[in-house]
Amino acid sequence: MSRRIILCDGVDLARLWGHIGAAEDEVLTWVPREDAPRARPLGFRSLQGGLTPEAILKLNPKLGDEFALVTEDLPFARAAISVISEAVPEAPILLLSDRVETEDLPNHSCLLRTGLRSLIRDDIDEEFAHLANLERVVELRTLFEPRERIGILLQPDPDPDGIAGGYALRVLLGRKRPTAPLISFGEVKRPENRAMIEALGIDVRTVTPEDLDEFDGLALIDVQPTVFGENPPARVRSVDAVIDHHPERSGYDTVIRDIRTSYGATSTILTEYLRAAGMEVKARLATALLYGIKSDTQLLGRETSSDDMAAFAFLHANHSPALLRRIERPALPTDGLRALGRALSRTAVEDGIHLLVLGRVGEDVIPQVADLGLQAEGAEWSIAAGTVGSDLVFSVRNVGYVRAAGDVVRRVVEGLGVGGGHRSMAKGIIPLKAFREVYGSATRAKIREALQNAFVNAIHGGED
Ligand SMILES: [Mn+2]
Repeated sequence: MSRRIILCDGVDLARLWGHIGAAEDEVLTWVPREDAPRARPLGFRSLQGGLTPEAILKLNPKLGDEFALVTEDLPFARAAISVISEAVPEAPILLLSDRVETEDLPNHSCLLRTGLRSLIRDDIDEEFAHLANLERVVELRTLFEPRERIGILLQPDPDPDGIAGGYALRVLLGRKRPTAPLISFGEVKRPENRAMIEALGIDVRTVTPEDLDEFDGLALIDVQPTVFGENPPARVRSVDAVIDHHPERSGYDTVIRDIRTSYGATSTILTEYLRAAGMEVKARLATALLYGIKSDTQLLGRETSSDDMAAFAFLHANHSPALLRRIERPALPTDGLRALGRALSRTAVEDGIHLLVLGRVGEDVIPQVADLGLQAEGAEWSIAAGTVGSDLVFSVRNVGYVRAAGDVVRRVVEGLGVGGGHRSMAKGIIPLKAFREVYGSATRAKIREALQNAFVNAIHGGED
């Protein structure tokens, strides 16, 4: 069995090690310092004859044994590494020190440095952060406990982060839908967000400012009152709780305010509440929060903090992959698949652009086809276009290291319609009437030709 040979520099560090509690397979040794030569720490043997290769060999080190050096003294660390290397070439060494830096040490093929007291300090700070979250949970529960009906207000056209955060708050407060509904001044519109509430069975009620009178408690999640216009309804200017990660605004009152602008998602704050409260996070809730973080940070890309990463890792262990797949890959209707089949029969990747023209389809189909189209060999850009009502709607995806999709779409629709988006995904809408006025007709062949040219120009043309 392999052992850990712990080598402590002086009596204080040896005692510190002893207080933390040595593991069973650890051989505890120490090198006395001149200032306290006789104080033998309990459970430790002193390195006989001092720091020499012979003293190390007396410990009978075997292949597979690991060494730990516990010291804050550079000369000691250097000497110890040399002596161990001489006695047992290439022995793995862990250096525990807050003061000794790796670059000052002799070369060694298997050396790792980490903190000493700072390791414990970091753990303590983390526990205090959990405690701060627990305090917040206690405040929230105390405040809302006596209220009969709590409105959990999200932004208009709620997004996954807001929906998941609101749902988590309801669970945290031990409420059900009738006494703590998720509410919004606008309905959930985007197809991917609808897919989320349908897959998770979460209900978001659309309300008017007057409807708020039925609630004797109001919590705002992922939003602040001033978002509801320059002169927000009186009822939302004085609320009970605001939990958000957007830049802090003024002009309203709230009893509890938890705004963490360094976080990528409000779902991260709620995840920390649930963890601090020691609550079991079931698969449905974990999946909602995971998707909330994922969509607000664009899969832990921009504006992601280490707190978001930690929450994501925690939720990932508890989420349901099947449920997440249903949110991210909503069911394709049969007529959508047929339209895709016809479009694929004429598929081609030209100038790195893969354009699929679908004809008349349900709007949800278009972004899904755009996702799929990016898998074509040689495609840096994927565009799926279809006719929805009296509009030509198209979704755009790219591989990420090319021009920003949002900028490209804005150029394509300039003077014709509306569009925009992010680095790697975007959407554009051109009324068919406007399209016909410019291109003469809106046949599938015409749409294909016009979009292909417009995208080539927008992608490869000059900078603005
Ligand atoms: Mn958010």
